[in-house]
Amino acid sequence: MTTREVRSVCPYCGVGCGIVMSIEDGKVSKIRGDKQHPSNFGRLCTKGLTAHLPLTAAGRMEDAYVRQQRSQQPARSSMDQAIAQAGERLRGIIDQHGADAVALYVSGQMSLEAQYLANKLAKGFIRTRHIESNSRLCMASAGSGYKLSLGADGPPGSYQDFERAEVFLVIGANMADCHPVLFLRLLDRLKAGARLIVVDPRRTATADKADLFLQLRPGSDMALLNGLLHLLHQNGHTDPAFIARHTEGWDELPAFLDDYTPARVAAITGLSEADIRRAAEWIGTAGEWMSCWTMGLNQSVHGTWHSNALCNLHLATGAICRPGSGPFSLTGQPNAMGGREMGYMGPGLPGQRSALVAADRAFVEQQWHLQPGSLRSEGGEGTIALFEQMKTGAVKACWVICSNPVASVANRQQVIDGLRQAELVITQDAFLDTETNRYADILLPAALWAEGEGVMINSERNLTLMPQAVLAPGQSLADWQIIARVACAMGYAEAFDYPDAEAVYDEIRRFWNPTTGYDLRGIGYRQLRQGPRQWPCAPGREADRSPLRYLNDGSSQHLL
Ligand SMILES: Nc1nc2c(c(=O)[nH]1)N[C@H]1C(S)=C(S)[C@@H](COP(=O)(O)OP(=O)(O)OC[C@H]3O[C@@H](n4cnc5c(=O)[nH]c(N)nc54)[C@H](O)[C@@H]3O)O[C@H]1N2
Ligand SMILES: Nc1nc2c(c(=O)[nH]1)N[C@H]1C(S)=C(S)[C@@H](COP(=O)(O)OP(=O)(O)OC[C@H]3O[C@@H](n4cnc5c(=O)[nH]c(N)nc54)[C@H](O)[C@@H]3O)O[C@H]1N2
Ligand code: SF4
Ligand SMILES: [Mo]
Repeated sequence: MTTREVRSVCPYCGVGCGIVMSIEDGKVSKIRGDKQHPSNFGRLCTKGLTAHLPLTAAGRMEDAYVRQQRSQQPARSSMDQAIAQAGERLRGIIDQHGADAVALYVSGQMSLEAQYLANKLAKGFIRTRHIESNSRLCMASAGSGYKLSLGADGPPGSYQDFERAEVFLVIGANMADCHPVLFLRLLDRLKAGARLIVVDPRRTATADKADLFLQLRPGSDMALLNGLLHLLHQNGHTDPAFIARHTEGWDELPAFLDDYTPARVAAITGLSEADIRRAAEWIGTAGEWMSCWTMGLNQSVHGTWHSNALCNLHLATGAICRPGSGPFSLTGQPNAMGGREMGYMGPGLPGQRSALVAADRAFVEQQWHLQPGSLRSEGGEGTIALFEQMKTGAVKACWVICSNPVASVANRQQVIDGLRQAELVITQDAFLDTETNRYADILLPAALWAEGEGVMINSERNLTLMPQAVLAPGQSLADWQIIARVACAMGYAEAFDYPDAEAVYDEIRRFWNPTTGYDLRGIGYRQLRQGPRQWPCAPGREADRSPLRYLNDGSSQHLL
């Protein structure tokens, strides 16, 4: 029996570890870490090592299913018929009720190509306000926080910073369990003498490794972060030259921070004053320091402000855009970074653009060959509001792709009520028996990660090609293909007729954004077949890494 090896990326978290699959007999028989991949240098956690098991697990959806009436059970159907039905019924609802009656709910687990096509279809062709993604539950606060603090989404630094930091502030993240391979990298650095501060209401496996564990009251992080800034300022540990050159609004801060004395912060957070002072001292005297955060800060009614307060600590100390320093948001999902770049939440448009900005709309209209003024200058109100609007009957059709909202969106009953109330629910999943599929009128079988081609972008802006390694079961197709085919069935064939994923990707490369520095122009499938590449990457750039985002020579980002 011959064994073939295919390099790819683990699809289970935003660390984005490189993997090498052994293919025997048309099946993935084994997975090992890719020693050359800059995310993991050969390491994998259990999820990566076993990522091939779901490919052949029982319960895959191999055929499409359609029901004509709610009282019936969906019946097995050919993929061609199901796609035709999906297109026809979506079109019917749009004709009768208008574009805003249709919603797409998509995923940070899909490939970049699928994310791009979903948004192109929703905003460019259907012209509904309603496209949302599960990243709203996960990364939206970090993305908005970056935009408000730094002007654009995406981390300023890279995983390489882990090898240079002297102090780590891990806040609202359980890296030991949820980003294990990156945590090993952090532990290596601790062995070399760096110090770890962990902020979490629970004593986690991550907290167990901390030099200083701040077990604060849930939801009191704002007070702690402002309290740390208060002390950094008071101790003379800020960087006035950096503040003067690169920030706005500092003059107002010290008076605001007066409210956050150690005594008051201790009272709010339940921490001891001594521990708060120690954390501020370590951060203030570190040559390089980085912070890592995830859901403990993001999943909050003031998650965006958390991200801002954390960025403020870096801006005030000038510890940003320097090897070993920076606010580093760890992405949960394997391609949430890609989805954010494609604009699949709220008013987003591809290439870190926004439908709220006239110049951005004009650029995208040109790329999509639309009449000027075609794109709408508004977005939806988010995931929770989407299901509310389904429940009230304003949104009449929902197409869920690569997500299981009945299980994962807050207020489950409202999600169920919304799906029941909708006239048409389309689900696109790799497995048949999910909580959400039970409410679907049309079920479309999706290929899993190793069964289709596409690009994934990890926490540090690194792109890895995920090639097709094995055949998809039954009639299932890659997500990007299903989206493109439904779009064609809706009458948009001129804009959705792609021969392969590479053609979709090449269109995405045209969305270079010289305002934010988002730049994939130098990264094609040709380069990605050699190995992963990190953006920003201007045409002709040889280096595969671009570890510091905002230090630029004017080639990816216009100089101010
Ligand atoms: N094994 C495994 N790994 C995963 C995933 C998975 O499903 N399984 N999912 C991936 C995804 S999508 C994501 S988003 C990430 C999630 O990764 P993490 O965000 O690291 O994990 P969580 O357990 O959601 O939350 C992190 C920590 O926040 C703490 N926390 C809760 N409230 C507060 C608070 O008010 N303040 C502070 N400071 N901390 C608080 C919790 O106690 C918890 O330890 O994991 C990714 N990795
Ligand atoms: N109670 C609670 N709720 C939470 C969270 C929590 O910690 N607690 N965490 C939140 C967070 S951070 C996140 S990211 C969300 C995640 O929530 P979901 O978006 O629901 O993510 P998954 O549970 O990973 O479900 C993904 C679905 O996609 C299917 N699937 C897998 N691969 C593919 C594929 O390639 N194509 C297609 N079409 N389908 C595929 C799977 O079968 C599954 O049904 O949950 C959020 N909700
Ligand atoms: S750390 Fe994340 S990307 Fe790496 S092997 Fe584990 S689940 Fe996969
Ligand atoms: Mo997540």
